Amino acid sequence: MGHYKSNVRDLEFNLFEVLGLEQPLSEGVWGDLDADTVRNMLSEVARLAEGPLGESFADADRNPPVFDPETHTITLPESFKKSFRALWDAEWFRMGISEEIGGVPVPRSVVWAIGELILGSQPAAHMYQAGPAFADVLFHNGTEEQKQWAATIVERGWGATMVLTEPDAGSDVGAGRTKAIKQDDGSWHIEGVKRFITSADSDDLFENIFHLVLARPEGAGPGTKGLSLFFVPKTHFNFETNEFGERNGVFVTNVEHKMGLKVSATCEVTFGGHGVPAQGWLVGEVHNGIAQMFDVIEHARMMVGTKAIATLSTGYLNALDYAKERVQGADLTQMTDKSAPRVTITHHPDVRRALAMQKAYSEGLRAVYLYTAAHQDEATAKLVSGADKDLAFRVNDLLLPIVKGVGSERAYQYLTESLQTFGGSGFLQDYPIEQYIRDAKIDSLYEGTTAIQAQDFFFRKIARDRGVALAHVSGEIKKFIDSEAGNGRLKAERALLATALEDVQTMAATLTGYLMGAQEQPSELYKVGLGSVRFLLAVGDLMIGWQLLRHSEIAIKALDEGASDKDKAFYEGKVAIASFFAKNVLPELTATRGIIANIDNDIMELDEAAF
Ligand code: ST9
Ligand code: FAD
Repeated sequence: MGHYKSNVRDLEFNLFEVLGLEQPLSEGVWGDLDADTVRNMLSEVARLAEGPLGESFADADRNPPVFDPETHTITLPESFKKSFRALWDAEWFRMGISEEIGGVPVPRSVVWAIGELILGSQPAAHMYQAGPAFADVLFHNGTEEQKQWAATIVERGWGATMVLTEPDAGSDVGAGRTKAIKQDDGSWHIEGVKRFITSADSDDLFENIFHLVLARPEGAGPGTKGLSLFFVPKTHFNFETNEFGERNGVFVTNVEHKMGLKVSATCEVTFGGHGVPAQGWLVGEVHNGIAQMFDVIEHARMMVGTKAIATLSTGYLNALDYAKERVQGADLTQMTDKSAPRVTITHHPDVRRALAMQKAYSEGLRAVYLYTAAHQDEATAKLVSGADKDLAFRVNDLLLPIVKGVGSERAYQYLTESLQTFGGSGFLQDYPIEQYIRDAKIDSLYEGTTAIQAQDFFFRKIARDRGVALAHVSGEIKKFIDSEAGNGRLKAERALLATALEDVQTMAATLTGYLMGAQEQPSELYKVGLGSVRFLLAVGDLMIGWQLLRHSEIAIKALDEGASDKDKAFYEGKVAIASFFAKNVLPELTATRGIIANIDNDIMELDEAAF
């Protein structure tokens, strides 16, 4: 048995009992795909994830990629390559990409449910197989000729990278200095050094790699709007025959030594620094680089959040199994009786609290990412929240920073509870939790740190959107609060949710007040910056609380209708955990509301020397 523990029952619950996917599937929205096939797909990927895919998880951590500076190449551990091939050969990468380039229509919620299984088992493998998804972005943004390259990429199975970051341009992508120089034949020469590029070399996994690179054409303006997006292949190929030509002048010049996620090679990449020009082609022949790159970033942010949530889920399930076996101490009610029988640690209230928090965040965040994914398809968005195409797009945009920012922060926080449940054993490499924690830490950093997610959430997804998407989601929560959900049994919990919604709405209004105040007094904007991560996490808790209570409503109904023995415990768990979260977490939002209302700028005025 490998390290990975899937939760297929909960995925099926979300897809079919909560999101109601059976209906659009039966209407043929995704062609021949039906509910039974989706169920089979989930169990097949779960078998892969718990078996051959996850098998190399620890070995690939202990034997990270080796860089050869002479040949600019990377050697990956054989164990990992074997796992990767098991994944690649199953061709799940075709799901959700355009049919014109070899894709298969599948609901986004299913794409990401299957993504969870892969990401929880072997996250780096999911990243190495990004080629087809990135080719789809090229297909949607490219010229007619570039659309053909996209089809070639999928057919031939090439690797891909997204290339933004430079030593002095991390969060501030617009500070990038990599240059693009136009050539007479219409191509461009790229010159510069990029840092931290994932999968920039990948041993012999692929016959070629294409890089999607942000660079600044000579004479272009400053900031992100002056950047253009270029297609830069590792090895040249003939656009008609696909025959390989010379090696292009893009070389890996270093590989980082990291805390975790070691088998995912993080590379320094030098363009045009080795006597060979790094030739690239302008994507779509238009200078619209940052917007085009955001088509990639949106997938990648969803991926990072799902990865974190997947890791928390397997961390929790490992901790749960351990806790059911580990015998230590007597029941608290018999603490003075030194001869009382010893019990498994699940009997101790604090272990119960820790397990309940892990379960609530794993299942609540899973519901949030799947609700978000449901807004990535017109048919499911309509079904789930009544949103039309435009509104669905806005809701997805609103929720991406929650999936990415809240998913990564809460996963890291509660994985430490998974480790704690193991006691000292959790600190050992005998169990996967210490690696989960190391591997998951990156999720709050790359694809925009949590601070960046929080600013994106407030400034772009709420203020610039004039609160349209937030009002829609709040309206859905309000409908639930005002309903008879739970048949009389969720009254207290719905009241707690009502207070949480009011708290979050007041926080949004307070932050908007600071934003407006900044027109008169610019330093008021600092107050938004000081409160924005708290606000993001608070909205995350509200979403989780709401989703868990919806689950509870469905579970109560299923129990009332006489759930089978197999399902009884599952539904009872849903009811209990929603109530626990509502009573133990949601009231904290009232304190956050108070903190945001009383933010002052004292800390901004403090001299750096006083820190
Ligand atoms: C990285 C990679 O970290 C890590 C892992 C890689 C793994 C690769 C594998 C991925 C696999 C994925 C698999 C998917 C499978 C799916 C299958 C299904 C097919 N939304 O606010 P402004 C745009 S990579 C959309 O003024 P600043 C917009 O065009 C490195 N667009 O920004 C806007 O113009 P306008 C990641 C957005 O002040 C323009 O930008 N690095 C959004 O100039 C300017 O906006 C980062 O993420 C948005 N949310 O620049 C950098 N926001 O306003 C983080 C902006 O006219 N830093 N645009 O519409 C930031 O995000 C900064 O806030 C900044 C600021 C750079 C945007
Ligand atoms: P900085 O931007 O220097 O941030 C430092 C701190 O300051 C952070 O806490 C940050 O939140 C805070 N901060 C910075 N600016 C602001 C602000 N305006 N407001 C508030 N707080 C702020 N990049 C790619 O292009 N492609 C990849 O494939 C890729 N893969 C990566 C893989 C790994 C393992 C790593 C570590 C990084 C990868 N990155 C990649 C880069 C990654 O996206 C950046 O590291 C990330 O965006 C943060 O940039 P930075 O490291 O320069 O930190």
